[in-house]
Amino acid sequence: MTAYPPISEQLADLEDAQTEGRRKMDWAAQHMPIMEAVGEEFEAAQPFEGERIAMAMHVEAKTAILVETLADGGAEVAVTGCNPLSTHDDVSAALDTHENITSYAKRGVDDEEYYAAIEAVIAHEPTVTVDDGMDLVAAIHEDYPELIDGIVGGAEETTTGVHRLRAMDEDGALEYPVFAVNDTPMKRLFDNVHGTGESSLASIAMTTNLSWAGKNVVVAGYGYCGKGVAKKAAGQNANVIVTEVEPRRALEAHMEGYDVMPMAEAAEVGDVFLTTTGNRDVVVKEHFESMKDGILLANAGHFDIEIDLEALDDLAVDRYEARDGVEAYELEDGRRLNVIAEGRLVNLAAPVSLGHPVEVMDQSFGIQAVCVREMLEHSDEYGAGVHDVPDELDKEIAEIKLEAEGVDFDSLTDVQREYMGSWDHGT
Ligand code: RBV
Repeated sequence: MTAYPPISEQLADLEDAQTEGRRKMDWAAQHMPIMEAVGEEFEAAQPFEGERIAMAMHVEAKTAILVETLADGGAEVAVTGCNPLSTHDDVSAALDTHENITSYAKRGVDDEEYYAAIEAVIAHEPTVTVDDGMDLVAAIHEDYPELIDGIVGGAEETTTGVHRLRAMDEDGALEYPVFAVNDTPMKRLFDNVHGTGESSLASIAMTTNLSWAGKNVVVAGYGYCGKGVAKKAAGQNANVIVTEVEPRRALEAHMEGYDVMPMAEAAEVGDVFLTTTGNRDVVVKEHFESMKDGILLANAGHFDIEIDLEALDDLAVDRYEARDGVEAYELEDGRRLNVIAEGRLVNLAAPVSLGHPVEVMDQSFGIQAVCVREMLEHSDEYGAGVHDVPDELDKEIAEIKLEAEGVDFDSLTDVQREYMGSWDHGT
């Protein structure tokens, strides 16, 4: 195993970084009532005593609150990033000061350092893994299978990670239980829709200083993330064009009032292209060839595979940094196609990006936290494979949030419950 150093051994102005990181975390924590409630419970009950939790996530302020909450619940936590550009070094440094936390996350790492940090986390011999994108599960299964016996289970944050896990499970290759956190209502109806919608558009606007109003915004993929992006872009007076491969989703977008067309047609008219499919090769050479001068290309999917930047590079006669976070590719005929944040997930990887809003991450991380608790408390109930999060846990998080928001809601009467549970009430 490697001896990749924690962030504290990598930063020059360590004390300043720690102070600033803590300040960012304090702000986030003030807006995370779910994590506050769950944290109080964990601190009293110490459910993670003796556990070693390995995490690969976007290490910024909200994530740091999750990491700290698990550590304050008794765990030893080792954490690194899940994207080379999404780490906030100051937050990583602040986390590393906690006596139960080692943080290896650093912004701007190359491929080799990225995986060395993953290995450094795995070297802590985890009993639980918490992933965003499945890199830990993959590395453990591929390179450290001897650790699997000691792993109670894991939790996965994102659509792409759950997709990979389900493929692995279908192949019979997943050897410990993992909760599909992404698939819960409390995650995807809020984080994927509102979180991705708001933070992607905000990051693009801040990075470019350009308006949405009057633009043709091409949203590739009309899943939960695409729905959020489309809705928020329309809300900012853009003309939204949706591309899809799934007939019912294409129809849904059409009935929502968006233009639906193949990417080959959208390429000719789009001003901004934002991919949210989770698949590769969504915007490719033939599309670049017909795009207008000055267009923006950005990706909100987990991996940087949706826009074929190699093909774009081949077409380009020149390439330069037009602004912080914007790379202009100039083509032979003078057209400039502008790629934001290297085609990596734009809401976290652009220099100004802050990730999803705090409120939605409070929900997502609330579920992560109770999933880790559940996996350890009822480990005998979960065999190897992907598991849906028990609905009761999801409701528990919703109820904490509603209470914090001061929102009261109804409950069923006994008669109503009996009615809903029976099949013999006809006309
Ligand atoms: N995401 N994390 C943040 N910590 O600021 N923002 C978004 C953050 C997660 C989100 O839950 C999504 O599923 C995943 O990042 C994609 O990698």
